[in-house]
Amino acid sequence: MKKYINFLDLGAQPLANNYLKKNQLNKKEIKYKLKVGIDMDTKLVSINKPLSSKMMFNKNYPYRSSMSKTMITSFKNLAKIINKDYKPKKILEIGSNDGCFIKNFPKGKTIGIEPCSNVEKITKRKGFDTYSEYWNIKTAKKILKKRGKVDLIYSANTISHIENLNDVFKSINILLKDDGVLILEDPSLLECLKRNTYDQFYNEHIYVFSLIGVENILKKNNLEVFHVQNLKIHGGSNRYFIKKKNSVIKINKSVRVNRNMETKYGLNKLSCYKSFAKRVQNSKVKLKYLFKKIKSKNKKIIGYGVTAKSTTILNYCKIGKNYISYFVDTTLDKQNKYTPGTKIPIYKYESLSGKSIDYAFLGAWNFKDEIFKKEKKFIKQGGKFITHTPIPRIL
Ligand code: JHZ
Repeated sequence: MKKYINFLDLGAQPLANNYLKKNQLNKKEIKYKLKVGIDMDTKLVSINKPLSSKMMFNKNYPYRSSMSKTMITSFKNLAKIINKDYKPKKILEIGSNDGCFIKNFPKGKTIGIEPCSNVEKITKRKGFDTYSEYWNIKTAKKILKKRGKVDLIYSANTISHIENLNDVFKSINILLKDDGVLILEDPSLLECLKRNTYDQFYNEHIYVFSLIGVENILKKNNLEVFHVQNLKIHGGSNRYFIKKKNSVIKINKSVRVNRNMETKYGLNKLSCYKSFAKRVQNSKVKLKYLFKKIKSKNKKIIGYGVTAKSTTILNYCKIGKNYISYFVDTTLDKQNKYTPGTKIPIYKYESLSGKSIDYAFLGAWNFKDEIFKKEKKFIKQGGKFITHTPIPRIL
């Protein structure tokens, strides 16, 4: 019998990426109870009541992978590794967003699957073969008919957004050649717990994966991990290299090392998650205290990079316009809108230096290095950043 146990309650949360237009401000926003739990059989950690994909991923999707140099560079470097190590003739990407990854390959070699048609169009316009479809068996069969089997499937920050993982891997098995390679990249549960980045949980992120959980689900689908890379991206992600069980690719020792690391930390035990939940509750109290203290000195705080993750933080900690005057963000589709739930205005990004801003809350804390480089002047002028990870503090 399936044994799912809740360990963290993140309160009532709006759709994480549903930035509000001015004329929506007075309308009642629907909120969903966001709780996080673990399936004690598979050790998969997930939110308890996933919403339908159509509600979250549709023609109004605002997120663009190409908005950060870090992502562009990471995808470019991975493309080099793929070409060198696997020399694929045909590559499929699940969740191709604005083409940030597949644009590193010749057009005829790639296939992009992206359900959010507004974003999918961007890649299509550049001449890439893309399909505005959800990833499932029907889509896999459609691609098989049109393009045949593929040598390599890549998916970053997408599989964790799909509820039915067995369906995901069955669909992958339909399209992947027997000696093909599947590469998945998603935030690491171990890093999330270590850094107290509870904001990795929001309605789009149905799962935050551990290697242990991934291996359990792959086992049922005749697939296995043969290499794990720990990445800095998105505050600590894992890149899983996966093969079909009967493929001859050797298993790298990184798999054992990562499995041991996760077991040692306690990712297979409920007690580990219960203490994480306690740290999250403390983090909320401390962050709120920090904001209150700064505001009591009449300082101006803005938000830097409005993220799906920051929706969780702001709504969980009840931080609104009384603390953060506005957010700045480089994404066109987020600008001149308002943050979900907390209704803080979002403006076009302009350099912070020379403005009467004392503090900037790092919504995009995962791009801290990139942002700090960009805001050297602001920092030099005495400007400070606020973060919640690993503990609420001023940087
Ligand atoms: P970022 C999204 O999450 C949604 P979010 C999704 N569910 C997911 O899994 C991840 O992406 C991968 C802005 N920014 O990447 C751009 C600046 O303004 O942390 C973005 O709006 N200036 C698919 O929303 C935001 O910050 C900058 O200098 O949590 C970052 O969003 C930089 C570097 C970024 O993803």
